[in-house]
Amino acid sequence: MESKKKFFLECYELGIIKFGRFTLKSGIESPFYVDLRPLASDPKILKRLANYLLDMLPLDNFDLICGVPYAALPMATAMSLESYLPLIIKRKEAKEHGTKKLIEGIYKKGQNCLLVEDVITSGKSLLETIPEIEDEGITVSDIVVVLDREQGGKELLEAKGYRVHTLFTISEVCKMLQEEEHLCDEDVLRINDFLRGNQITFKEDVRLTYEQKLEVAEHSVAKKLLETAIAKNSNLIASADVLTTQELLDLADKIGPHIVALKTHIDIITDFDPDTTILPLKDLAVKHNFLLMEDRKFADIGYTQELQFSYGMYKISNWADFVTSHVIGGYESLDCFLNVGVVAILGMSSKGTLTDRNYHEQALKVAQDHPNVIGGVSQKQLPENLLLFTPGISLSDSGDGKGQQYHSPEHAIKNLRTDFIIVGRGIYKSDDAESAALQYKLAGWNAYLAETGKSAR
Ligand code: BMP
Repeated sequence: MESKKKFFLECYELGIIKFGRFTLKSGIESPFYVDLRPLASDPKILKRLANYLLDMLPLDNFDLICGVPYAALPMATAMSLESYLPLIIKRKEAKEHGTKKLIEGIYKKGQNCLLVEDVITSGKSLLETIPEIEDEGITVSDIVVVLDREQGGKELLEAKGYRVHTLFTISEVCKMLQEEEHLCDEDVLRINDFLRGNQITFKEDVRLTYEQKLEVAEHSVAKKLLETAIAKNSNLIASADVLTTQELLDLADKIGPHIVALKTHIDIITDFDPDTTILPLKDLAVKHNFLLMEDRKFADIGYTQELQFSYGMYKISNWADFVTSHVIGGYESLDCFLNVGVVAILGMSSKGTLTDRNYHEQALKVAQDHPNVIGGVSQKQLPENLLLFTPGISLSDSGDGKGQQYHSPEHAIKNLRTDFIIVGRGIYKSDDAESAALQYKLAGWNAYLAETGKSAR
């Protein structure tokens, strides 16, 4: 395959980047100007561009593709033709007559749409476009961008939980042009100066450390989790989605030293028995100092949840330190979880989830108000008073072919400001679960240290 550099230089020949002094729409003077529209006038280049962009993506996760008008429209069309992903068209303004639709084409609620953008600067235009698509019941999880001007837009969108894939960055482009003597050292310095001075400043508030969170935490389980994180230098929760007691206990013993909590789906254990499953599990939790998180995802009226929590064969209230619960039953449905922490399901990691922006906002209100809630499961940044738990984490995969969508530990910690990463198959399916757990622990903890300005120990 041709090199990316060779491809870029051919694109450059079409006049897509100009250097000099340009006044941007915002009034700022920029030493370079990017306009990718000429790419659409060269069909061979457009087709190759489409394939470069498609190669970066987990295509299984998308049902639709849409370009942000206008420059990305031909790009999205070319990608649709190359991948057979159905195209939808987003209007700039709604039609004044007829259907008044903003989105044209054939789509269904719940479908996941890949968004294509030519250039990302502040990310503001994408932030305006995405809700217009989401308001139609379509989800947007990934955005693919041809050129990142590196002024903070990518980070802004990633903080909102979108995966942003970029083909080129402006620094990479400058380096290639400098090597080919299209740019002199002085030009590059001027561009770097400009980029340093023109970052959008959305991220000025710094991430709190676990120690700072501990100072303000009110719930005893939140405190215990934070203390454990500090004591073990770990923000890793392992999901033990195994089917037998033996596998569960073996796994817990092996990875126990590296985790803050072990997340169970206790109802998938085929040979469950309170004496042989739960008692030894509790001993291991004490031995290795981790908490037990039962991922029951309650979703009923308060009365029924109370029964499900304390009765039946699993008697979750007897052993779990904290549980997950939907908040679909409303505020009072969470009252029954006395003496445990509740992690509210605000947003799910799977493709086509119904936990869209509106749901997330409403669910968050309930979670923030309820004293039993210590945090939320979400793929988006949460307010500081809630701990954020993020599943859908993998160092190697982007999906599982069954709708799961993965982020890297770094992405979750840096961009979503996750407090605890949740890893399942990445650990228990690995040949060596212990070293996999250590690898995830280090990835999560080092990303946290980097974000809080602490150095790795
Ligand atoms: P894995 O890393 O193997 O994909 O496992 C993820 C775990 O997190 C599973 O136990 C799943 O039930 C849970 N989970 C998730 O994947 N997405 C969510 O939005 C909420 C979850 O609890």
